[in-house]
Amino acid sequence: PFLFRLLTHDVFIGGKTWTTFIDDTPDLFRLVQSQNRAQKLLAYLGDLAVNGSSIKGQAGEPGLKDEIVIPPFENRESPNGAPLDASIPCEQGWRNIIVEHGPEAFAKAVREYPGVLIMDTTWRDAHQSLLATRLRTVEMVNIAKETSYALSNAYSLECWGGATFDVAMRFLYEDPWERLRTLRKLVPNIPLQALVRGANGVGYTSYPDNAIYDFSKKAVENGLDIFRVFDSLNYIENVNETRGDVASPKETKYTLQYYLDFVAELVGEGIHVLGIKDMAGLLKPEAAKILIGAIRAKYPDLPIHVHSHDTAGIATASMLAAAAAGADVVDVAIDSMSGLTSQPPMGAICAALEQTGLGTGIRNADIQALNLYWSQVRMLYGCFEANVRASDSSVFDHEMPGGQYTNLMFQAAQLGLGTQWTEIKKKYIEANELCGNIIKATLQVTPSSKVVGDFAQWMTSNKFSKEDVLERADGLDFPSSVVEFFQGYLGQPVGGFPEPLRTKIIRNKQRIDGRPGASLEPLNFKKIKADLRSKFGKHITDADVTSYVMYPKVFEEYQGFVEKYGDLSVIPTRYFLGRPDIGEEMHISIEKGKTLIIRLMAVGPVVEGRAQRDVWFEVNGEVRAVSVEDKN
Ligand code: 3PY
Ligand code: ZN
Repeated sequence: PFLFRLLTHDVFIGGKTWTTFIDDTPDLFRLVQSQNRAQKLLAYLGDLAVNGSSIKGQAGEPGLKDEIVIPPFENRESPNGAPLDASIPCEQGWRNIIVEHGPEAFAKAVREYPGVLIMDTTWRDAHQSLLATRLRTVEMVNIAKETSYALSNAYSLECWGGATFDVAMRFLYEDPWERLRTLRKLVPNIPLQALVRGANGVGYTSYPDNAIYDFSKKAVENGLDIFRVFDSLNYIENVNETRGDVASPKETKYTLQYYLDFVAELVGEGIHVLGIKDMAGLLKPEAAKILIGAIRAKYPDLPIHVHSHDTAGIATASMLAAAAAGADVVDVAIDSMSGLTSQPPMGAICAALEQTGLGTGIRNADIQALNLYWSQVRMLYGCFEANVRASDSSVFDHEMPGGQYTNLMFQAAQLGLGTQWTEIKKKYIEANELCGNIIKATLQVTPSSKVVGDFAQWMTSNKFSKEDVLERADGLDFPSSVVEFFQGYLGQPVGGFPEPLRTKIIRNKQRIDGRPGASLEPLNFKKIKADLRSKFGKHITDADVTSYVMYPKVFEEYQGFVEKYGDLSVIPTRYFLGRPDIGEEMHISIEKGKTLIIRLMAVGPVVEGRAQRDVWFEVNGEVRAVSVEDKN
């Protein structure tokens, strides 16, 4: 086809070719490019047809084969309830204050708002906690403009950070930066928020200071408005580098006074909003009342934003208590993505707050319409559901964060430890004690929660008791995350590391006794970019460099995947995750105005002597074949 296009091109026929004719005439290649693109898509679909989905954590086929229906939203301006035209996004919202008047003015306006505002976590924490963070960008994109209207009075949409950065590249073959930019365009009016792990960025270790600055700067350039920053050890030195939060009313070591002192330090650092981040769902209503009441009394002008998880089933009550005690923002998820290890339900909380005169400004009809959409998405992603069916008040003892609870349950099953889930929960408590009771500081969170989780799994599979570990520590082979924690890579825990266990575990390895970022060599971004370009090509951007810095190996694998299969974000999820049936017709729009109608015709036999099969498709009426490795 290329030769044909060249020979029939007007310029060529006119004899007016010049030496750079081919370089200067990109339309010659357009057909080739689009054929390449189609061929790459077929390679992915062929692989699915032969091997099924290879996405880690997926159990079975997607739960919905039909296209998701976008429910009608009412136009609130219209007196007769006419449907909303969401072809362009809503322009009114809280983000305008940030853009026009800056973060201080935004914080002041939030504090002065007579009701309570909501943050919707559906686009981040809810699916991180319920669906192993596997939600693809397309699901948010398809409802984004409607959301810009329905939630125009929301404080923010949490849509980035936490585990989403890693999972986007590692499992969904997506660019997390592209997700942020796309959502920004579709939702110009509601602040977009990310969860950031302080000096650990969106990763599981500490990074040099210039890596964290670069990451934060890029996030703002790509559309982010609000960072909720925490440190997994409440190590203020780590948070210092970026601004932070955290609190909880528990225990003798971490008393109300501990948290009030901590808040005083954060306020001294100039935070705009205090986030109280209960990542496991431990904050009971009475504790919320005491903690938020005390902070409110001491800091009448400080906006307070409260986050919890509903693992024990208590988060709705706690959020209402927090609101009554003076919180300005509470975290909720759309009903069908709420509850259990996720956030409490938006519909219930908005309705309850309405009755107490602390209305959120979110209309019930809009919540119902959004919910109809998300209930279909939840069904579609059924293959990533953890098997959590009910509330579990044992969380008050083990204190696992919402996302980790479902993850550990899944991993326990994979390692054949599924029946010992109760045992893991017990070991989790012991592992935390061995680490010096770090989890009470923050109610346990990434990445120190990963340390405790890895430790607990390792103890369970080796049948080690706490005493065994203490006695035999100098001869045992600990998980690398545990060793690195004891080396000081995550920062310094409150009260220091337990000795002699620390020395026994790290032996002659490096020991960091201050803020890890301070002793890490600054990165040379120019050099990294040049290296990545020579390895993967000129398309590597500055944002890609940041992705690589956070997750070098994951980024390289992701690039390799994209080279092989192209941009897979165009494939609707039911085809992206599902093994196609023979005769199944898939409509895939690869660019505006260009839809491929692909039908799986046949999967051939294994080729003699090789684990290879030919897979036959019809693409817009033309027969095409791909050769696929049979991994079975
Ligand atoms: C994360 O760090 O990913 C969290 O969700 C902490 O709650
Ligand atoms: Zn959370």
